[in-house]
Amino acid sequence: MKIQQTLVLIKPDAVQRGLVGEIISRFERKGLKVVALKMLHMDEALAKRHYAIHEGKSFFAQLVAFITSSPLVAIVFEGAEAVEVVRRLIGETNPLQATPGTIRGDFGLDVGHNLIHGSDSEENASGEIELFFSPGKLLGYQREVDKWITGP
Ligand code: DAT
Ligand code: MG
Repeated sequence: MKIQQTLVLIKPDAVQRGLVGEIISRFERKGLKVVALKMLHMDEALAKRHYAIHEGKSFFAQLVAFITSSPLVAIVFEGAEAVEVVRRLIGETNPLQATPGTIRGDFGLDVGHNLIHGSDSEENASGEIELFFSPGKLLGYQREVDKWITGP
């Protein structure tokens, strides 16, 4: 078991639909800890850096247009195996295939409006976190309840 940090973006569609609280709540209830959080309107330059791996794909322009279309919420979550745990709570990329009980499985119908981003590896998580938060903005702190979630 490894304590990790991972980047979550609550995308413009989820903000517009009033799902910010619902989504944060799912990660909190799981036991993950918020260590950084802000709302921002991504510009094209940041969107292209964040999604650089998808440059050249057929959906890239549509993806950049969508993610820059309206404000989103960026969060760093910390906890045991946080990268994989967050991806499992999010569900498959295409909400039509996402298992009910996951965020995309419960709230989405369209791959281009799939509500949320989660880093897909520890290496990508650290790069993505740096894009959104300077190191001093990550707040390490202990919670009394952590020992009841991950042990001493
Ligand atoms: P994920 O967000 O599950 O990590 P990804 O990294 O493969 O998925 O793709 C990034 C985003 O791009 C995804 O959340 C939605 C969009 N996307 C992916 N495949 C797509 C497709 N076939 N058509 C339209 N948008 C797509
Ligand atoms: Mg991805």
